[in-house]
Amino acid sequence: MKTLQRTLTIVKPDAVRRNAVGDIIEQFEKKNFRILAMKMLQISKHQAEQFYAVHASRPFFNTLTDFMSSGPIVVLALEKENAIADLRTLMGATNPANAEEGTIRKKWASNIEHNAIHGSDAEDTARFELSFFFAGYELAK
Ligand code: FUP
Repeated sequence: MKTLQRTLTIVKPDAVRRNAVGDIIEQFEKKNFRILAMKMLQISKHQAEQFYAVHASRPFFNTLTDFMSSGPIVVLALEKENAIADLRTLMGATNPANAEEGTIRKKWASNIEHNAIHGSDAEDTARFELSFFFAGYELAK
C-alpha cells in the first residue's frame, strides 16, 4: 500500500524578493505535490527563533533568524507519496554551490544562508512545522 506523506515548505524571503514564488509553486505542482494549504506572511524574529529552535546553539542561528524575519515568506503544506524526501531532492543541497542542476536551490539560492527554500527533514519535524503554521481546519481534505 502506498502511503501519503505531508511536509512543510517555506519560500524564503530572498526567493520572494526575487519574484520566484510562482516558479517554485509551479515546480511543486509539476512534481505532483498536492497543495493542502498556502499563505504569505512575515514572521517576527521571536517566531523565527521558535521555528528554528533545533539550531539554537549553531553559530548561524542569529543571522538565520534575522534573515527569516526580514520579509514576507510563503508557507505551504504539501502532500504526496514520499513527500519529505522528494521535496528535499527537488530543493537541492543546503549550499547552492553543491546543488544539482534542475533543483530549486541551484536556480534561486544565492548562498548557504540565503538559500531560497526550506523543507521539513523528517516525519517528526514535518508534524511540528505543519502545526507551527497551519491549524488542522486550514488543510484541504
Ligand atoms: P536544510 O535542511 O537543507 O535547510 O539545512 P539545515 O537544516 O542544515 O540548515 C537550516 C538552515 O540554516 C539552512 F537552510 C540555512 C541555514 N544555515 C546557515 O545559514 N549556515 C550553515 O552553515 C548551515 C545552515
